[in-house]
Amino acid sequence: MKTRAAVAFEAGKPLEIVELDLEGPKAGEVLVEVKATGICHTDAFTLSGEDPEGLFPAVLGHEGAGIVLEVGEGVTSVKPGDHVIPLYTPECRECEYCLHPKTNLCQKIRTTQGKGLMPDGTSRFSYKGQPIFHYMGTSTFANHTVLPEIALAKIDTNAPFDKVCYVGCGVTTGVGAVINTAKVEPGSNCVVFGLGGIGLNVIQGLRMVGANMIVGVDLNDDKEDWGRRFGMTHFVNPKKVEGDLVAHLVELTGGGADYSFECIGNVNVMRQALECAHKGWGESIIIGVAGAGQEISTRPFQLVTGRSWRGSAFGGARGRTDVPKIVDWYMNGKIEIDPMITHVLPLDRINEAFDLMHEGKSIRSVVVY
Ligand code: NAD
Ligand code: AHE
Ligand code: ZN
Ligand code: ZN
Repeated sequence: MKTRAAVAFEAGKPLEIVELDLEGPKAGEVLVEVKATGICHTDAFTLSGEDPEGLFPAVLGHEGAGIVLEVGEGVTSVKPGDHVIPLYTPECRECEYCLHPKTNLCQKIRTTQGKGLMPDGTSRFSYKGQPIFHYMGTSTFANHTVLPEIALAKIDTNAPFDKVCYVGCGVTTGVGAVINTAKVEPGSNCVVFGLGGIGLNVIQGLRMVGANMIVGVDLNDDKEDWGRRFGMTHFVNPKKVEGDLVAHLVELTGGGADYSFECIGNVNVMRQALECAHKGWGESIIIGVAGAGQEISTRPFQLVTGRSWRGSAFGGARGRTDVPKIVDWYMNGKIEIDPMITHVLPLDRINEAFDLMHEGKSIRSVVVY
């Protein structure tokens, strides 16, 4: 079949809207009509050429929601008409990782996914006879996409696509990092670095679990109102701090953060996030994704004296199990999504969504098909 897609033909260049050829689902695969997709900073990161796994030409996009159109042989967990969210972290429920209680990083298809291919080692997308790579196993910047069955969460059919697509990455990543990765206790003092599409969801996760102080740190003063809107109690703009930012945060939190979260992808900020964690027990969670060649550093003494450095992918969520529950939380009013979706655009204006993100003018832009 044919489908319209925004294709990343080259790193650093705008996406191009073209009509692609899409092969139907093979055994264990599912054809999905994507109804809406968010644009996450990770899409911009890969498009920039900084992602060591970045491949071109590719159909990017990993924050979608849509409807199952057709299933391949042997597919049993979804059927045509089901509403689904594509999962860049699948959940096969049988690999060594799925069976381990301490991780959500299903590895069943990770190797081919990282090569921009379906599990059989081929692509379903092509343009003028040449294959186009998949991205993160999801490729939601196409109106239709093919995914393995294990990479689909079945959700409430009443949930609006243009809102719950955000659960496909940002909401789950932020809220999940609080609940699943850090397991933040009520009354904790927390610091969140970067109040974008991820950081604000960390903040609403912290509000939900009953954190005490929720300190937001961002270079952009416009983010103060955004943070407070979702439960932030204190705002710090590093540009306005006299002296050392870490010392300021340690003093503000009365000795350091019980939990800190880096939601930017800046290795220098990752160090600040670790070092503002409380001596003896503070934990710092890295969420931000840093480019090829970037490394983190600190004095080992920071860890010797009881701080822990951790990371979180997709909020530690097991997608097929947890994503439908998070959609239900949204439907029941337990978490907010609507105000964070600041811009809604048609596919042919998708490049504007990247501009808005880089200019700090959007929280989340969503493309509706
Ligand atoms: P975003 O662009 O919406 O937000 C980034 C925020 O950081 C902005 O508000 C910006 O003003 C602020 N910022 C930039 N530099 C700063 C600095 N030095 N100090 C303080 N604030 C600063 O991005 P996003 O969509 O929220 O994504 C954030 C990061 O999380 C990206 O690196 C993205 O790739 C990553 N991410 C990781 C996962 C995961 O599973 N680990 C999932 C989604 C996104
Ligand atoms: N390809 C990059 C790593 C990118 C990365 O860390 N991705 C996160 C999700 S970001 C979503 O917005 C993730 O899930 N990581 C686990 C995994 O297996 O990729 C690189 O540096 O190579
Ligand atoms: Zn993302
Ligand atoms: Zn698995």
